[in-house]
This record gives sequence, structure tokens and C-alpha cells, in this order.
Amino acid sequence: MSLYVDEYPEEAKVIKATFLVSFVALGIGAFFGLIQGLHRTGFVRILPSTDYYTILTGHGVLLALVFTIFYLLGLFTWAVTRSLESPLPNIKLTWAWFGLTTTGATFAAIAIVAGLFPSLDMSADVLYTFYAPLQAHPLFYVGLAMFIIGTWMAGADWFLAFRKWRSEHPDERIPLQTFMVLTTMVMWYLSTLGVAISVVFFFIPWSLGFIDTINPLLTRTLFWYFGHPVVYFWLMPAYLLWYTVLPKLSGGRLFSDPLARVVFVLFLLLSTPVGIHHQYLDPGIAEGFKFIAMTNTMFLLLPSLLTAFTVVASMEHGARQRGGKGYLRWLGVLPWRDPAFTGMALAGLMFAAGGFSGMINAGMNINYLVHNTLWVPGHFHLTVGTAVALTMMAGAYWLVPQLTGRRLYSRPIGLFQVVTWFVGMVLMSNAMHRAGLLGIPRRTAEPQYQSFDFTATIGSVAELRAQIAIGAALLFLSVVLFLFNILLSSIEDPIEMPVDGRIPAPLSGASGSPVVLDNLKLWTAIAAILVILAYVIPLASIIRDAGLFGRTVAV
Ligand code: HAS
Ligand code: CU
Repeated sequence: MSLYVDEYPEEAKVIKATFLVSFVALGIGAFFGLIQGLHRTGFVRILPSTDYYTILTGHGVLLALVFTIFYLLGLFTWAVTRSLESPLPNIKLTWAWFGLTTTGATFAAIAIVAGLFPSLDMSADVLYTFYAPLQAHPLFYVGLAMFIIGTWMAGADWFLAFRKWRSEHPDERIPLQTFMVLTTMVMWYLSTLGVAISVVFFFIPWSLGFIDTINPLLTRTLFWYFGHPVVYFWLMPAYLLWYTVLPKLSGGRLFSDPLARVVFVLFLLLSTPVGIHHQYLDPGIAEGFKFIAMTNTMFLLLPSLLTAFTVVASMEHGARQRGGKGYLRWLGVLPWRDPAFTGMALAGLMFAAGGFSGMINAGMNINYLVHNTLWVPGHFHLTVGTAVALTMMAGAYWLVPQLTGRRLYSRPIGLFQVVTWFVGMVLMSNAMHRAGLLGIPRRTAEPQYQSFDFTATIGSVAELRAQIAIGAALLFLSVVLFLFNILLSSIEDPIEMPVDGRIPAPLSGASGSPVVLDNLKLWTAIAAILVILAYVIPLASIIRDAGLFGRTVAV
């Protein structure tokens, strides 16, 4: 057995480059998050209220889009090459998509951060959801378009690798990790169509002044057409790690390969025709279509519930291999001192809570209570902010040594880091959920509530604000520790085998599962039909009501 870097030196370079971009975005985005948390809770009011939205946009874009997706680009490159046991067919294409995504992300980041310097006369205070009538500088949209095209090229790169492999292995099952990457990418192609159309046909011409009106509901709907699947684009890398790496770290194997495939197929089918669940309160979309989106969303819980079962069963199997006994005592023998394991397990635990708040969001009637309140940021700091982000950081502790041939600088610091994230997020997201129930709005710079002082009573707004601010500070500390640990790891002396990178075969193997699961064409066709059913009529009526380019004037 040799390390990934020894077998695929070129690919390892690309992956290290994507991780570098990802972690730089993580550092800056987390700093913005700290400012956010302290400002909003009234602890340190350092920002003029206009800058609040600049920082909030930077925080959202850098963390939710740049950190996560660059990590995905690296992780998927690793997963495809190692599971197909073959290098990528055209490394020039690989560097080209890396260059395009990085340039695009840099353009968008420049447009946002420029908003802090009024003399530059450039801004993109449009939040990470960037729909009209908020308008950004054209550089922001151009950067976004480049970034998306870059991800399409990355998908093409992986599909080409698969095609080459398929020509050499006509009768074999698609290796599991590659299957996960391909189904995720088909979902991505289908869903990015929405955002690509709105950026290229509406936002770029509008921000350049070629058209002076826009249909806000149309751009919102196209955004959410993409905006829900994007959350699974973040989640699937975490699932890939939970299904294929976490069982191994637990000391066992994946419980069931076919069940894992079913889960990824269900995400492909159901991720897109649900976007309207973000628009329950939007006028201009008939209730019936909102109801269809709700029904589809409830079905979409299934793959995550299956995941909870399969991943926990795999962990239990691992624990029993290590001598674990009893109904729950086996939990004690899991490798809790390993930051990669503990980070992923804690991320999974938090996702159970985040999933439940998602179910509450998804109910049309209860959504009216929580929509646009701090409850929603509470929900997504558990999902993308913990299930995904913490899994990615924990995964890095296991992956980076394989890419560099150097051991991790410090496992105890890694362990402290993942636990700090968990504790920080417990405080922050719990308080955010509760604050939302009290009606405290999201995305509001200066809500005038009590600030924290030491006489604040438990359950008061001041107490919730204290929890949010303390949580934000712990999360920032956690990111700093993570970045230092990874940085110091890169100057360790090279050693032969810093980590065992093998992944054992699943307990219930691929060979016995229905062959139809691997029929990507079939699933793509069904996914497209479901999207057509869910979206054609609502889009047509939005265009009929207010015109393709709307009748509102830019603000
Ligand atoms: Fe969501 C809003 C519904 C999942 C992200 N969501 C958001 C926003 C974001 C987001 C960013 O229906 C805000 C957008 C904005 O800015 O306006 N969401 C759901 C539902 C799910 C869901 C039904 N969301 C996610 C994931 C995200 C994410 C995943 C990111 C990665 N969400 C909504 C709705 C809204 C919304 C409405 C609109 C709200 C509004 O009004 O604006 C489901 O997919 C959740 C299913 C999950 C589960 C949990 C299963 C548990 C597992 C844990 C296993 C345990 C392990 C560990 C591995 C059912 C898998 C065990 C450990 C041991 C030690 C044993
Ligand atoms: Cu959603």
C-alpha cells in the first residue's frame, strides 16, 4: 500500500490547491462571522449598519459557497481517482477548472469586500442568495458565472475519467465513491441551470445597464430552484465521508453498499423539485405548487433517515469489532481520541437536530412562524455549518496527511478543535432557534433588544444574545486552531505512512444489489421529469403575471 500522493502526484497537487482556496475562504469567512456575531448581539458595535450587510454577504458567500465547494472539488477528485484506481485522463482540464473556479470566486470576493471601501464605488451587498431587487456590481455576477462553469468542467473531468474506466471495465459495478460523485454531479447540472439562466440572462445584463427592469419573483424562483439542491451539494461530500471513511475510522465497514446507492439516487431525484419550500410566503405562486413542494420535501427526508440508520449501524459494527458490547455501551469503545472520527460523529449528532429543525421549516403552516426569523440561521448553522463544515474539517485531519506525506501536527489540538466547534455551535444554534421563536428577525443589522449584562435572567433575549456571542467566539477560536494545525502539519518532516488510507469493502456488498441502481440515464430522466412537473407551470405563471423582464425598476 502506498500513499495517495505517491500514486497520484499530479492530482494530489490539484487537491492541495483546492483545499488551500477552501481554507483561506474558511479563515476570512469565519473572521467575518465573528464580527457578525459580536455586532448583532450588541457586544461590540464596530460596524456602521451598511457594512453589516457587506460583512454578512462576505460571511455567507465565503463559507457557504467557497469553503464548501472548493473542498468538494478536492474531495471528489480524490474519491474518483482512488475508487477508479486511475489518474484523471486530462490533467490540463483539471488545472483549467481549478483556474476558472478560483478566478471566479476571487472576482466575487473582490466585489463584496470592495463594499467596505466607499471610494472604490463597487459593492455586492446582495447576501449569499443574491436575488433581485438587490443589485451587485457586474464583477460579482461575472465571477459567479465563471465559478459555476468551472464546476461544470470539473464534473466533465470526472465523467471522462469514468467513461475511460467503463471502456476498460464494461461489466463491473460503478465503484461506490465514483457513483456518489456522479449522481451528485448530475443533480448539480440539473439544478445549476436555474442559477445560470438567472445570472447570464437577467443579472449580468441588468447590472451592466442593458436592461433596466427585472422580475424579482422570477429570479427568486430560479434562485431557489438551485438554492435547495445546493444544500445537498454541500451535504453530499459529508455523506461521502460518513459512508466511506467514518465506518473505517470506527474500526469496521460500511453496513450496506446498496442502501448507500439508493440514498444518492433519491437525492438526485428529489433535491430539485422542492425549491419552492423556501417560498411558502412569496405571493405569486399558487398554494397548490407550494403543497407539492412540501410533499416532495417530506419524501426527501427519507434518504437522510436511511443515512442515519446506515451510518450508525456501521459505527456500531465497527465498535463491536473493537470488542464493544451492550445496547449502548459499545459507544464507549469508539476511537474518541481521533479528531477525524470524533469530528464526524459530533457533526452527525448535530445533523440529527438540524434535520429536525428542517422538518419544522418544511411544514407550510409552521413555516409561517419561523420564516425570516433567527430560527432559520439556527437551522443552517447545524446543517451546512456543522454537519458539513465540521465533517470537512475532521476529514481533512485524515486526508491531508495522505496528500502531503506528513503527519498531522497535533491530534490533541485537533480533538480540542472539533469539540470546541461542537460546544460553540450548541450554544449559538440553540439560542438562534429560540430567538427565532420569539420573533427576532434574521438579516437585520440593528434590532433594538436588551444587550447582555450579568444581571440578565435566564430565558431573556439578553441571555440568548450572550449565548450567540459566546458561541461565535468559540467557533472562531475553533477555525483558528484548525488552520494552525493544518498549516503546521505542512512543515512536519515527511514520513513514510502518516495515516492508513485503505478503505475496507462494505459488509453487504455491491455485487448483490439491483443493477438498475447504476443506471444513471434512467435516474437522470426521472429527475428531469419531476423538475418539469414541479416548475413549468409556476414559472409560466410568474412570467405571465409580470413579464420576463418584469416591470419593477432597479433599486
Ligand atoms: Fe434546510 C432553509 C428544509 C436540510 C441548509 N436550509 C435552509 C437554509 C439553508 C439550509 C442554508 O422546508 C436557509 C436558506 C436561506 O438563507 O434562506 N432543510 C430542510 C429539510 C432538510 C434540510 C426538510 N438544509 C438542509 C441541509 C442543509 C440545509 C442538509 C445544508 C447542508 N431548510 C428547509 C426549509 C427551509 C430551509 C423548508 C426554508 C426555511 C425558510 O422559511 O426560510 C432535510 O434534508 C433534513 C433531513 C435530515 C434528517 C436528519 C438525519 C440524521 C442523520 C444523523 C446521523 C447521525 C450520525 C452520528 C452519523 C432527517 C443523518 C451518530 C453519532 C453517534 C455518536 C451515534
Ligand atoms: Cu431547502
